Amino acid sequence: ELRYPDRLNCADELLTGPPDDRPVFHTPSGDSWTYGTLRARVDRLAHLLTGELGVVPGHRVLLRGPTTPWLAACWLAVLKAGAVAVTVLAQQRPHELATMCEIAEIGHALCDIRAVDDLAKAEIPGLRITTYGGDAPDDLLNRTAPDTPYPAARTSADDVALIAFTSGTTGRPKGCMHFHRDVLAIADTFARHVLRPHADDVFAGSPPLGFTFGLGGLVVFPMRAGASALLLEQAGPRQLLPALAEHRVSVLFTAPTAYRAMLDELDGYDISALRRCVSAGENLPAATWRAWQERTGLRIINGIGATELLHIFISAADEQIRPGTTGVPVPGWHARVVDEEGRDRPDGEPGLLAVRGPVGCRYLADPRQGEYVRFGWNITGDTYVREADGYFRYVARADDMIISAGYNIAGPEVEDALLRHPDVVEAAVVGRSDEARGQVVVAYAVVKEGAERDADALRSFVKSELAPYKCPREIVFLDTLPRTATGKLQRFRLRTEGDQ
Ligand code: 3SK
Repeated sequence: ELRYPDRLNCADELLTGPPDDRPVFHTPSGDSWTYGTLRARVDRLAHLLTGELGVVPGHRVLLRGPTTPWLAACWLAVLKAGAVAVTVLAQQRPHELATMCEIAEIGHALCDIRAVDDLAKAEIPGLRITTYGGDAPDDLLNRTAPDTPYPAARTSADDVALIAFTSGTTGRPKGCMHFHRDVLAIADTFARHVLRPHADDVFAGSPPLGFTFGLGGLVVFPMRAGASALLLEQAGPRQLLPALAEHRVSVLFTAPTAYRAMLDELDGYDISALRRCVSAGENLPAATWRAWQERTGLRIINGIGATELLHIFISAADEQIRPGTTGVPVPGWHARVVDEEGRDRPDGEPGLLAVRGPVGCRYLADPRQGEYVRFGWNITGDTYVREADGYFRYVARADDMIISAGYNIAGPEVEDALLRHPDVVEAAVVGRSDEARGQVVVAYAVVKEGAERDADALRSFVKSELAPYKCPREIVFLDTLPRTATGKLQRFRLRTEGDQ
C-alpha cells in the first residue's frame, strides 16, 4: 500500500533530489535544462505568482500552451505555491475555454504568448491573463523576481493539486480534481512497476501536457525517476521518428494510430535506444502490436487510463505482455468486470469495467459523479472481459457495442480486422439504425495514399477474417477520422452522420 506523509507538496517532492547538473528537459531546438536550472526557474515563477500576481494557496490557475519546458515549469511553480493547476489543451477554442473557466472558477491564467488569442477571445469575466514566452517587458519571463529559493507551500497530501478536464468523446466538460498524493501515486504504481525507469532514460511522446497521459509520461514519471524528457511542440508521427533517433529516446508514450503511422516511415531512423513503448488513449489493435514488434523487435506496453483516475491502471510489464489484451491491474490497483447491479460477471463474459485504487474520480460540482462512481467502484464506461487467468481484454466503449439482428458486435473487433488489411491506415466501425435488424454495421476507413478505395474487396477481406454477421454492410472511405483534441475517435459523430 502507498503511504505518503500528511504534509506533502508533490512539486517539491518531484523537484528535490537529482543533482543540479543532471538534465531534465530537452527541446528539438537544442534548449537543455538541468534540474538546477529548473529548480531556480520554478522558484522565480513561484515568487512572481504569489508576489506580484497575488495568487494564494487554493487559487486555480489555468495553464495553456504548447509542450515546452516553460509550461512544465509553470505547472510545477503553481503547485509549489500551493495553488491548483488547470492545464488545458492548446487546441481548445474560446467557447470550450470559457466553459472550463466557469466550472473551475478560474481567476488567473498563465498562457504561452502563441496561444493567447483564443483565451482573450473567450472574454472570461475577471480572468487575469499573464503571458510567457514573448519578448515584451511585461511578459512573465521578463519580470523581475527574487533570485532566492521559494519555500514550498505546506500543502497536505489530500489538497487538490490539479483539475484535469475531460470531455470524453462528447458532452459538457467535467473537471476531475486530483490531490498532491495522486500525482506521486501514478508514478509509484504504473511507472514504478511497469515502466521501471532508470535515471538515464530519455522520455518523449505525443500527448500534450494538458492531457494527463502526457503530463504523467513527460513530466511526472521522468522527474520521479530523476530522468529527463524531450519536450516536442509538434509531435505527429512525422516529427516523432527523427526526434526519437536524434535524441536517443528510450521511453515513448503515444497512441495506437501513431505506432501504426510510424511503421511505414521507420526506414532510415536509428531508434535503437528505445526500450519502452507505451500505448494508451485508445485500444491498441493486436494487428498494430504485432506489426510493431516484427519491424522493431519491441513489445508495446498497452494500457488503459482515464482522466478521472489520472493515469494508467491496467497494463502489463514487458515479460507479462499478451497481445490482444490490456493486461492485469497495475500493482496497487484492483479491477473487476461487473453487471449493471455491480455483481461479478463470469470470466470470459463481457461486462462493465470497475476499478479501484490509490486515485479516485472526483468530478468538480458535477452530478455525473454518481454515474462514474457506483457500488464503491469507478465505472469507466468500457466493456471488458476478464479471462480465467486474470487478464483483462478490451471489448468496446460501453456505448460502442452494436446489436444487429440479436448479435452483439464489438466495433473494435471489426476495426481490428480491417486494420489487418495492408492498405487500411485507420478504421472506425459504428452501428446505424435499421428497421429490420435494429442496427447494421457500418465501417469508415482511411486507406494509404494511392491505394484503391474498393469497398467490395475490403468487405470480402473482413469476411475472410470474421463471422459473416460482423461484416460491415457498408464501407465509407474518408480522408481522416473525427477525433477529439486528445486523439480519441469520436464514433458518435460517425453515428449521427450515418443516421441523417
Ligand atoms: O484517457 C486516457 O485514455 C488516458 C490514458 C492514459 C493515461 C491517462 C489517460 C487520461
